[in-house]
Amino acid sequence: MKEKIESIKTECINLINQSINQAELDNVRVQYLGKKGELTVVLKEVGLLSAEERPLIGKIVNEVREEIELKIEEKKNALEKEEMMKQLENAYRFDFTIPEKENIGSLHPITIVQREVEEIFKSMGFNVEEGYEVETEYNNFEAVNVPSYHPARDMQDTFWLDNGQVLKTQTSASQNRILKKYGSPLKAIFPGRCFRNEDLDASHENTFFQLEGMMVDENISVANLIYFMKTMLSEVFKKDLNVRLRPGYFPFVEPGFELDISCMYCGGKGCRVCKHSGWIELCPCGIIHPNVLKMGGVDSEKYSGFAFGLGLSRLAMMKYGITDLRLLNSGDLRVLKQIKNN
Ligand code: FA5
Repeated sequence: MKEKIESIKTECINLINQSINQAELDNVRVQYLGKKGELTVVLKEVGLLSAEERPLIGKIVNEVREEIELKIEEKKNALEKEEMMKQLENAYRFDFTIPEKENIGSLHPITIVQREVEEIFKSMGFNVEEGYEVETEYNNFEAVNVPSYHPARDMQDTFWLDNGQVLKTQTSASQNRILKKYGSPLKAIFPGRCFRNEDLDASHENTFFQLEGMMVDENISVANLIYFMKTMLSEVFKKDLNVRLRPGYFPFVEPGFELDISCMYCGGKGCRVCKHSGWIELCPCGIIHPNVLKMGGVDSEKYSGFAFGLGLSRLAMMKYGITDLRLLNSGDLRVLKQIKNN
């Protein structure tokens, strides 16, 4: 019996050593220590031995079993380590000792200005909302008082999609949704990317950002509008600006205005950026047309409001002294680098 146990042990340890993976090792365990395993069968046979032999042989079987279990555990750990080393060999090598690269990136100037303007309006109690980039014709035009026959549609050369929707030409496209969401009183701003099939020049892009704002309550007047516009601009530029308000036509406001700021490049003398006028058109605004309030479900007899559509890309351009708006969409990293160093 002793020889049999010894030979099982030797055979089993050889097989353990030869196992090249976990599956093979498991098979060895089952073959020797499983319910019908060779050593388990021997242990059952111990019961048939004489009373003197039984404890002696039983002890030997249990010792061999423990030894085999230990060998299996050791082999298992060795196989795991081997597998891990293989994975590390194949894995991407990351050298933690290489010094940090200088090029760590930065926020885009438009994002910086957008967040700044958002903070200013938030501090004055406005909610920040998000609009869609693909809009329905209704939201982009009809809900802001521009029905299909209206000549004002020609003012914005629109990208139409095959399904009749549009790439939002103006952030005003969200007005109706926001009026319906909040009703009155309401104070909200909603920045967003706009698209127009424009002739491109230093201050016109086909893809640009606006930041729209609306305030609706009882007795809102042009005085409120001017106050909020002035506060925002003086916060953004951290200085008093030359601003002018002139009549402007937008079907969704009455009266409507164009708020221009004095061109920062030529100091108002006239240059290619301001198209030699000395002024940059920055923020059209006005008192919300009663039709727009009605379409948004707001009682236009009781409530009034103002709306504005700030040209965010142009604001970023002015703030950072970028002479051509197209640089902002160019992907040229030198633009971002300058901003970071400012
Ligand atoms: C509008 O888009 C109106 N929805 C704004 C408005 C809102 C008026 C609420 C009244 C009440 P306008 O087309 O002028 O208006 O554009 C607004 C601003 O967006 C412009 O003053 C300008 O700063 C900016 N903008 C317009 N077109 C471009 C463009 N192609 N590239 C860069 N900025 C532009």
